[in-house]
Amino acid sequence: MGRVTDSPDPAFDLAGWRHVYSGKVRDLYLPDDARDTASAPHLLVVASDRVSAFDHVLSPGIPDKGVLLTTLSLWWFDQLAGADGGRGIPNHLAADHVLVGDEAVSLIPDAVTGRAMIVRSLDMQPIECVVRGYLTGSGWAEYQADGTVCGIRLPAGLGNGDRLPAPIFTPAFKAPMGEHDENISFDQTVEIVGAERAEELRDLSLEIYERAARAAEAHGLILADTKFEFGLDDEGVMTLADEVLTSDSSRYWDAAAWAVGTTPTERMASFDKQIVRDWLAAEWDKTGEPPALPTEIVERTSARYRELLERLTGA
Ligand code: PZK
Repeated sequence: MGRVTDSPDPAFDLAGWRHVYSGKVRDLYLPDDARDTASAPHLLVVASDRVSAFDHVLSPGIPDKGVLLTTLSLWWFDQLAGADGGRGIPNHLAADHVLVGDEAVSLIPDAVTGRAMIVRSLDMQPIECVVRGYLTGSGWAEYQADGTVCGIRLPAGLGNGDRLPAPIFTPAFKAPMGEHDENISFDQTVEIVGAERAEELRDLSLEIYERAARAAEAHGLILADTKFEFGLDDEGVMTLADEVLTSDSSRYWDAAAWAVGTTPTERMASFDKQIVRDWLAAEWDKTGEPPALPTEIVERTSARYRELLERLTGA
């Protein structure tokens, strides 16, 4: 077993793996002998400590962020795989160790222990499957302008942070690298992936959201919204991929603060990078390079990520 280390350089030399792509906060590696993502049987997804806001990667990173978010993803994959009255949700995790005699030997390089997952290579669907149980963010912006979210008409008179009458599926089209994802209607989703796949993505997304929101509620947390990605495995099974239900892909709020809060800020006490966003919005005019995050902001964010993990998992 390796030790957890600081965020590695994306080009970090991981024996047996070749770095192929870096997103804002994660890095993707292929087995040395694989030609491309599609033909590789497995991929290595490494979560760094990088944090992004307003389309910029900020410095410094958030200590342990990659480990905390990977731990949370693995915990959720496990919760969702167990049948909860219904069927388990298939996910992309692959075996990350082999047995040598009676000893389990990790296939994950020591340098990225705790922050990496070995996943099956899927045929990814080009849709970000967003589910919202509460109104905020880009949903709140569209609602204020049009009274709709992704074309879905909502009751009049809702405020920022309000609970929706029922959770809604609000897909986005995955833009090519570097471009912004675009909110789309369900009909547009049908045009992109076909009716059967679109319905499958919607029904799976709503089912996972509802199960996760119920589990979060039992720990005093509101799962305001979240984003899933799916892909087809080699048997054509729609499979949950990416990271799941982390602070980077979801908004979690403290249920007690939401219940008594009278302003949006009080109600939406966040377990995500909202602390970073709020500081940056106050300190930066969004031109040029963003300023370095002060130690206090970095530490508050790190503590909040850790608190989310502890409250959910009891770890
Ligand atoms: C896949 N990404 C996102 C971006 C990263 C990861 N199971 C899978 N099969 C095929 N492709 C992907 C996955 C997953 N998960 C995920 N891109 C491709 C991404 C940047 C860095 F590490």
